Amino acid sequence: AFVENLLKHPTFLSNEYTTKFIDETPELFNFGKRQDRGTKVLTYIADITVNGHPETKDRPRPSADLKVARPPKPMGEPMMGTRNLLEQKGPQAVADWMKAQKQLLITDTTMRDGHQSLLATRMRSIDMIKVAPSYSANLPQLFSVECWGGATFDVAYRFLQECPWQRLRDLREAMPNLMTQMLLRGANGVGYTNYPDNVVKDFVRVAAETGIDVFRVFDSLNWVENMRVAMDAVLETGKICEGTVCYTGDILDPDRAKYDLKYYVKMSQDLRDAGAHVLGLKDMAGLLKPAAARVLIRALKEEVGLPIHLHTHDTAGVACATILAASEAGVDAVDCAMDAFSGNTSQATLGSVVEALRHTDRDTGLDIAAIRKISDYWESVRGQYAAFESGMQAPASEVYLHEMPGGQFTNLKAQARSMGLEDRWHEVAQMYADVNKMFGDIVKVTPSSKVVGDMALMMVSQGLTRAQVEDPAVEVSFPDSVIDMMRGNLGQPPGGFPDTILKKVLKGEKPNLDRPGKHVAPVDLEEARAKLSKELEGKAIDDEDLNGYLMYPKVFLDYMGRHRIYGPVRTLPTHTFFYGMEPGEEISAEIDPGKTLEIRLQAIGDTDENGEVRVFFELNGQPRVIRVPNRL
Ligand code: BTN
Ligand code: 3PY
Ligand code: ZN
Repeated sequence: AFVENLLKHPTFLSNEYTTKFIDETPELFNFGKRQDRGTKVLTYIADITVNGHPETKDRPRPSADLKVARPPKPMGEPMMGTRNLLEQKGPQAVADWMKAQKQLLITDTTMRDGHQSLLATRMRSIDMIKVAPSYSANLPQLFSVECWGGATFDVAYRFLQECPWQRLRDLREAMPNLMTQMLLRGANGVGYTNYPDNVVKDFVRVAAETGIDVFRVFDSLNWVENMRVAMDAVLETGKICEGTVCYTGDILDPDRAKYDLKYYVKMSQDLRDAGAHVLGLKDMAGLLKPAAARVLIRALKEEVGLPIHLHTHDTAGVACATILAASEAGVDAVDCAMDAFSGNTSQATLGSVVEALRHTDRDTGLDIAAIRKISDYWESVRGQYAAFESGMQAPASEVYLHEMPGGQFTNLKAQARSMGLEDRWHEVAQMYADVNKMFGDIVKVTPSSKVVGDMALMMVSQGLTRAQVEDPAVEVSFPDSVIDMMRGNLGQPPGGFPDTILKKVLKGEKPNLDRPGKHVAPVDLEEARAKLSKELEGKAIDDEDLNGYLMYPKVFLDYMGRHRIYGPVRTLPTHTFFYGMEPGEEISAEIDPGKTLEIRLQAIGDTDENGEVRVFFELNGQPRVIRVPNRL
């Protein structure tokens, strides 16, 4: 079987085996009978126990006396929530209700942006699903729960070995009265590149069917033209279309006239005219200062007419002040993260915003005791992910210099570290700002933020200045992502890219100034389904798998390849998933409703002459021996 093939393979014996090796060595999959799921899960545990998880190696470990994460008890049957209103009366009714409400409505972002911004998006589904019934029963006044989209989609397949669609289905079922919310990057879907129109449309259709109620749609260059396909697709589903403006610069700063109040009002009106039910105001870096929020929200309320949903980050430490200012100016809904997942590059602290507004006319109506208990749960969950903490100790005003989005900040820092530029972080931050100016002062949010980051790292590592890069006489080899963006493949920023950089990057090639999707042929979905099925030995391909594949072909296939070996590891406790088991330890994993594996690790054998270790388990009381290579 697979393990036999693997063990005999020369790469194995040379100690170079990694996940990549499995992914890149298709002949390993040439085996007949498949193993049962219990054996697969044991194989995973045995491997991690012996060799460690590649992602947690050499990283801080969870504290030994970490409390077990226990979700608070759901109190009684869930009350009616926003989801019931959406189901009964439709999206316009929800928008009308938002405007008529006095209370400040709150979205909890813990299950999406919270961990995306603090833990490199590594939170596993099981940790979310366990607490979802408590949200449903104990916090029915929430506006929505942001729990999907953004970076969570590919990270689920790529690093967590789980299906993002399954996560959504499970959460939807566990919170039937609450609206689920996702972040959609417009024509870039949940990826980093423009997809064909029909791929974007089908993705939205399936996301709505599987369980998304609120689609926050943005474009990484704030180009409304490039948002229409996604917005129309959302409108067709009968779900809520939150057409979103990304906030950059500072409307009160006369030197940043490009993104002034007029700019935001105009874009918001365009989004309204494009059919948005709700106006999203996405301050992905946390640049919206309280005084600016007051002015901006007031103007948007007056001149757009849509309910407004504000998203901001606490990177500089003033997110709560901004939210309170926005609240006074009449914002309808805001994003917060549960206390234990708030602050720094994440959102403002949910419990603190609730308390700050108590006994005011914008009292949120949320139960602070319920919030504290849920946050206690999240605190224990967060402890399990110590390996993914960024080490950021304090908020910093430096964000007003570099303007990096919360989700990118820690990522870029890690990238800089891996390139040996850790000590030169402040240079990277300054360079990021310089590159932004060189590109004409653009909105920086996935994927445009990645392009700016790639360029900044390249320049710092090669010792290039902006003047040199712009100098026609200096030879510069640009990152692919920069060339792609200058070609127009992410669309156009307001006013276009500056001629100097366009000429230098494209060397005379003409950029495409149309909407990128205009020139991309549609994908034949049934042909893609057939091709995928063939790649997976005739497996029936449902719409979810097809859409995972269309967004990320290689990531999806690698995931499926590992799934054949390791089975449903999504149900393992997080500690087991990242660290394996200790002799004498027992765990259980519910691999299907009602089908639970009781797993006990008995002993770990010595490494034999073939470099293999036998790991002794009891599976539901039956002894099982699993052989895995010792790669240490
Ligand atoms: C990953 O792709 O990095 C995470 C998925 C699971 C990785 C498993 S752990 C055991 C085996 N050894 C590896 O290097 N990768 C797989
Ligand atoms: C994403 O696109 O993932 C973001 O969070 C942008 O802020
Ligand atoms: Zn965000």
